[in-house]
Amino acid sequence: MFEEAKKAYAAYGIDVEEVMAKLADSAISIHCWQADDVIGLQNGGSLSGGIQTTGNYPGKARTFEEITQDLEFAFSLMPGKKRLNLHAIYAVSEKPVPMNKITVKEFEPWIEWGKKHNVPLDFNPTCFSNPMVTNGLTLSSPIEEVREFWVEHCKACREIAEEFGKRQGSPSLVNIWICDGMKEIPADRLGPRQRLKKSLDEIYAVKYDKNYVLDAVESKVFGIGVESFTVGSNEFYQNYAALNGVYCLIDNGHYHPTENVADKIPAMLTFYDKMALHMTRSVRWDSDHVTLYDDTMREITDEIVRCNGLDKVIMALDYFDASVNRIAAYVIGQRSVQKCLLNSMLTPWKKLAEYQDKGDFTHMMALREELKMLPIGEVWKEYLRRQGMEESIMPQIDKYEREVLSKRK
Ligand code: RNT
Ligand code: ZN
Repeated sequence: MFEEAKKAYAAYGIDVEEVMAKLADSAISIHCWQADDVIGLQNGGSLSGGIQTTGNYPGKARTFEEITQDLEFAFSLMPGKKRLNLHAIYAVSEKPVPMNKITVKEFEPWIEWGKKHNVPLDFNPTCFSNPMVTNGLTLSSPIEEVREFWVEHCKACREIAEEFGKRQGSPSLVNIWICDGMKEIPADRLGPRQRLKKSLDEIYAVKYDKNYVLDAVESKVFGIGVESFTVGSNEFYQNYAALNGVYCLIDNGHYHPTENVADKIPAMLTFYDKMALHMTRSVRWDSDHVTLYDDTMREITDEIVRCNGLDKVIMALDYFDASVNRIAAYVIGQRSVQKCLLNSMLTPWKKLAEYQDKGDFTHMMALREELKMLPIGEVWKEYLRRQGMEESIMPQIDKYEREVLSKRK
């Protein structure tokens, strides 16, 4: 059946072998925070402000050992190249370390882990879930001591990432997302933004070699509890990034529900040599549901592939569902993105674009519909086979739940 599928795609000028090799080589950065509902190792087991998870499925990881055990098992079911995306609150230390004082020392266990599993690390300052988040603000705070604390934190994170980059031979993406905003209608929107700009200027005053550190800023439209105002909005960060040589990270949960986030990719790539993505599924709002093989994600990967963007778009997952088995969430979400990429790579974009440029929208529409009935499932199964994996994942995950997760009480 695979051989037949190969022929079916060849008839459209698609080389399935080439596609499978490319897919296996497209790295996806896996977020460590699905393992434990964004709790981390520094906050005594609870989330406190700025971000939220829902659900209380049993068995979440509570220690470095449990998180890495879960990641290793989840990674064994995920095809293709993987990176690991860490948050600063995953610092490993006996006693909590103030977030403005973290150093590479607290991340040595992660560096070791990454080396052992051949998984490069990306990094994120944790500007939430901390008593220093004051009146809902961090880098945009009017309280100088608070603002400085978070500037120091972000600087420390970039320093740590530089070490990651040097040791792993691949740049570490440092993405800044802050929770800053207001529930009540603000009386001043300019002041917080000017302070955020000042903070970013201070953070990025230190220049790093792009072979070690890539910097990105992540915007948002609103969040629960900050419905009226988000300091780090899309316009704010796009302008900041363009003028200051940092990259934008686009999280597809962070826009109005009718906005087409896929469309932002070619717009950004017209001006930037790179950009980053947080891939998620937003149900009505930034709900961080597990990604699926759905229209929204397929449109996003379509844009990545047809913009020739596999080397330009840094792909990272960002969802945290605490209402389902967390390992299944990891694997289903990562596989769904791989499937979307596969679908996009199996599409003859050149032919479709030729029709578009000729103004022949009839043929463009007809060909698109024809392609939908091609045997992508056979290619996917063969791809998994070559990765030493199979389509069904739940028997192994159920076993892991029985033997490992259910014992975590
Ligand atoms: C929150 C942002 C942010 C976080 C992670 C944990 O809305 O999407 O990226 O999800 O940093
Ligand atoms: Zn995000």
